[in-house]
Amino acid sequence: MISDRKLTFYHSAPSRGNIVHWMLQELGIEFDVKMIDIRNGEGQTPEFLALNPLGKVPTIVHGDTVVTEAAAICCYLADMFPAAGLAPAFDDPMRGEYLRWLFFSPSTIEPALIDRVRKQEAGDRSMSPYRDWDTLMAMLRDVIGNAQPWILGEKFTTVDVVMGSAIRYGRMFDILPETPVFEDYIRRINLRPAYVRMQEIEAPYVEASMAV
Ligand SMILES: N[C@@H](CCC(=O)N[C@@H](CS)C(=O)NCC(=O)O)C(=O)O
Repeated sequence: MISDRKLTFYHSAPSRGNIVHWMLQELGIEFDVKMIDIRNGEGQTPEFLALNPLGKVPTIVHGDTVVTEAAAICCYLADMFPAAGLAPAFDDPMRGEYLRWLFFSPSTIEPALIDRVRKQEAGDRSMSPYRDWDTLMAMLRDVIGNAQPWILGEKFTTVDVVMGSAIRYGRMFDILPETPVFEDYIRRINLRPAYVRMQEIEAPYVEASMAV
């Protein structure tokens, strides 16, 4: 049985691991956490590199299955634990839209945020994963502005965990522009008990990282 498989979450706080931590709290399932101090090279041990050759968190081991990449892990968990209702079923017409926005975050939004931080231009439109900054911003304002209250409609899904994390991160570091559209969506996320739980559990780690 799936629920009999042991689930180990390799995490570091603060980091993209919080996307998966939030997801786990939304699922309300049991898991073990192994904190990896990525700032002190703990991601570079032979044991951890055997799981993820990039030495990156988040990484999970579920039974004998290793999954890396925040969006892939969230997608995997939503499908493995369908009782939480965080993903449309395989035959649901919404499934396509769900996958579209779930992977929009790592493949399109994140490269744009990183280019912006590095003060790099999108460059050749056809080569850029996000076309250009202004077009992406208009699209994001539209998608988030139409969230009622969540990206796929009334139901909160994994898309809100993954894309919501990118929107939060983008605003937290002032990469994304300040607009009521993003602020209102973030306010809704902040009210989710699972999000609050994740923040409370991570607070001591975040504080310790700031003291360094
Ligand atoms: N593409 C990966 C990126 C993960 C990533 O870059 N994680 C960072 C923390 S936010 C990390 O583990 N850095 C440690 C290192 O590279 O040594 C994902 O989306 O999960």
